[in-house]
Order: sequence, then C-alpha cells, then structure tokens
Amino acid sequence: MENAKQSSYQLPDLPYDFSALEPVISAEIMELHYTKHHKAYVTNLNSALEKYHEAESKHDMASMIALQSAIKFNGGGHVNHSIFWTILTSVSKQTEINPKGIFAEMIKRDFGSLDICKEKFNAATVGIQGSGWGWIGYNKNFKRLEIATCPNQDPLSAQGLVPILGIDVWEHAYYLQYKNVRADYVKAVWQIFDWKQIEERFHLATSC
Ligand code: MN3
Repeated sequence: MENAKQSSYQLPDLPYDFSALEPVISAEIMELHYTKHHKAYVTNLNSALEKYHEAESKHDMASMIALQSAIKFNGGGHVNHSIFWTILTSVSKQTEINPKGIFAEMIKRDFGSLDICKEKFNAATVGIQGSGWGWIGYNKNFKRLEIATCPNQDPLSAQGLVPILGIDVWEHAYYLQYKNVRADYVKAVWQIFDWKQIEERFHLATSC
C-alpha cells in the first residue's frame, strides 16, 4: 500500500500563474482546467491503477481488461495536459515569436512553410468531431513531422508519433471564453506557444 502511494501519479506544478496566458486563455479557464480537469485525470488514473494492481494480484483477468479503458482515458488525459502546460507561455515572456533552427527548417521541409503548417494544423484540429487534441508529432521511422488528431484523451504515441506541439480542443479548454468558435481559440493559441520548449521537445524526439 505504501509503495502504491509513493508511485502514484501527481498533478505537476503549473509553470506560471492562472492569469499568465491572458488574453488568449482566461485565468478562469486555466484554473478550472488545471485544478478540476487535469486533477481529475490524475485522481482517476491512480484509482484505476490501484484497482488494476489489486485485480492483477488476484489473477482477475476480467476486471483487469475492464479497467484498461479507464487507464487509457485518464492516463492519456494526464500525459496530454502535462505536455500542454509546458508548451505554452505568457506573451510577455515569449523569447521567440516563431520557431527557429532545425525545427523551423523541418517545418519548411515537411509542410512547405510555417503558414501552410499552421493552416493544415488548424483545419485538422478545428475539424475534430467532439472532444480531442490536434498535434504536430515526430515520426521516428520516416524522420519527419506530421499533423495528427486524436479523439478524447487518446495519446499521440498510440499513433506511433512523438508529441511535439498540441492543442486541447475539448470544450472545457475554451468554451467559457470562445463559446462555440473553436477556430478562433485554435488560431489564438499560436500566439502563446513557447517555442524554446517546443524546440527542446523536438530535439529530444530526434536525438534518441
Ligand atoms: Mn483539457
């Protein structure tokens, strides 16, 4: 029991204040999103894992299989949000307006230009039916960047891509501020990407 508690997943610290991403994302949305939604994924992931370990110790295969969807959903939610918070930054603290270096070169090589990349990413992400995430991921087999979408909280890794940059388009991520206009929210998030962090994710993905 002691070990299970120690190894349980934790809500990571938010690297800025709730109001830091204003006016693109309001403090109210950030507070609810982080303290309610992300926290619930962590709590429910730990609870599902605890039940899973218990079922495993009893060789209760039916319960183990039944718990897998809760582990995927809440584990994916935890992984996705943990990435999302770190790739965003306050406009006032932004050190780069656009990506630089090898990452910028690869965007140009794989999409033609940053503008075309944005256009394709935004169209795919805005077009997600229901809840999900839009991503730019790195395909290690083909050594290229790809745009992909995931339903619900499915992690991008399930599609064989390493997540580099993504946007949460669940309604809880924007509805209080943007109402039904998901396109305006997705377009605005590009103003608060932390390119330094994103380039770091890209370097890690391409170097191992
Ligand atoms: Mn969310």
